[in-house]
Amino acid sequence: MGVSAETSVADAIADELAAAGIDRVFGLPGGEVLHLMDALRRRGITFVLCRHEANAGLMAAVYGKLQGTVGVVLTTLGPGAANLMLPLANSLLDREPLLAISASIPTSWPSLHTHQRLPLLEAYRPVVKYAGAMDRCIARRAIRDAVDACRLEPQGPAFLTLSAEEATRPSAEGIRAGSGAVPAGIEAESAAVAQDIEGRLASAERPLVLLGLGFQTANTARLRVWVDRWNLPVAVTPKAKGLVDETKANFVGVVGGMSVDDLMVEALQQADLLIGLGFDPVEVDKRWHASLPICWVLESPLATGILPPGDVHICDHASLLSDLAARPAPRTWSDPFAAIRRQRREIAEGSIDTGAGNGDAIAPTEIVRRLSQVMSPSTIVTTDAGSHKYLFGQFWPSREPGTFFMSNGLSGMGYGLPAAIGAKLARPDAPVLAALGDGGFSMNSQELETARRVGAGDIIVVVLADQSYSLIRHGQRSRNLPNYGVDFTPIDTVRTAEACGFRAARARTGKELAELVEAAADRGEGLVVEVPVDPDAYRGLV
Ligand SMILES: Cc1ncc(C[n+]2csc(CCOP(=O)(O)OP(=O)(O)O)c2C)c(N)n1
Repeated sequence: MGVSAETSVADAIADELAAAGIDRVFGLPGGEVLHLMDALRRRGITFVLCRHEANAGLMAAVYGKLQGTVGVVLTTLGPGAANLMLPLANSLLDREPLLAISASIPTSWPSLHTHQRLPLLEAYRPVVKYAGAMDRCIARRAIRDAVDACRLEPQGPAFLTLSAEEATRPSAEGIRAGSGAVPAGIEAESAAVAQDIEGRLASAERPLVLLGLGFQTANTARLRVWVDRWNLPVAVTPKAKGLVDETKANFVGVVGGMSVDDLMVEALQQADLLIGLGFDPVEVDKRWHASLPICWVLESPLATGILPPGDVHICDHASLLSDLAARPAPRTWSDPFAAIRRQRREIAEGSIDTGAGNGDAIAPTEIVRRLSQVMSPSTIVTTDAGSHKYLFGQFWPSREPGTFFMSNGLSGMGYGLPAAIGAKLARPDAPVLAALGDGGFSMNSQELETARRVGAGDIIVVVLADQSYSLIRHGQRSRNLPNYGVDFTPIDTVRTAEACGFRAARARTGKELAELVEAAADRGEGLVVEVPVDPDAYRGLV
């Protein structure tokens, strides 16, 4: 390997990113990253200009996940870099592959130069899997190592810095060799695990397969063959939505803090065997996973790098599932969770009164029902944090993997809109629907302008407007505290969206909502729809 004296560090970084399959970098620039941006441009990597670095990071992570690569966000030093905490933390706890690159103060500058100087590496090291400063001796390798760290399960974030001074220096590193493939996961005797699972199922009367964030979508087909052949009941965590077809009879529900969680916990408690395939409690806000008898079947550690204590198998899911599917079912089960499934369905259909009062607003469950009736099953749905996330997380009938995105390990507000933009860029042909609260929407609605400008202007955004941080309002009520500091006055969603160049409307009925959204989806047009919701209508659902 020879040293390429002609190549600048910025060009070397651009080469490495391109070799890792990166074709877009999201961000918001400062003067210190202009050379790197230019190197990316010359290397054919598009810079997606955003309105806030946090949003850029969230977009990038979803884009990278759907592309099967790594999302990359680029920021300036100081304030721009400081805005990265949210997407890095989200990427860690939601297991999304995100490489953040920020500018930094050159090491040659005097220590008295304190303007915009922050201990960035020290600040971010605790929340990333890999952190380091790039220079002419270590930029290529840092990118390779960071990309590998992001992609290795559990996927997550990396953070690298580069000073403007180093960016323009000649690289002192050799040219890359090799493919940079993802390091192989932990191999194990899947046959022995299959044998064990078969034996446990033979004596279980109410088994439940519990799918989580650590289950790889590449194994979906094998999984479906196994659970269908053996007729096994399945529950998923919110970020595992779509691994099984949620409209099918063996689907029990979404566990891990969504709507009707008490009912879901009841199902978990009724089960006499829980098979946690890729199950990661990073999504669970309660503690049942610590006491219920879960047989953990994992391919990698949990989001924070630890293994659960106790009954754990680490094995290759692909060979395990092929093995299981080739065996005959050790016994039959006749719908052990029928009563739970019925109750969940009746709440979704609105035939069980959840005790909510409503006025003129549209019932939350009707919103989900109407939208799911008019949107195609291939629609990618994103949500923000809040009551509406609980609702969509539980009741949106996902059919395919990679079609539902929410922040659930971190549960950060402001995720839904950037995630929708990232998803649209990665899957231009798929309809994309963002379901947001009016609180979350007001955190970054300006990214609607970004969406139009960068080629994601055909997303459909539904804003559930209740003039309240309603999830917190419910928390206040359930603690018998007075209503205080959780409600706000409306910002006109329609005018906000129109100001960003989007077509927008207000739906007064469920039927009107369905008609508006269906027409936009049919024409492949973008739309923002405000839907009135009574914050108290979520009672019984959150
Ligand atoms: C960045 C961030 N700040 C605060 C919270 C706490 N929080 C969780 S849900 C929520 C309310 C969200 O309100 P809105 O977006 O209107 O949705 P709704 O609950 O009304 O459906 C808040 C404040 C959070 N999760 N993330």
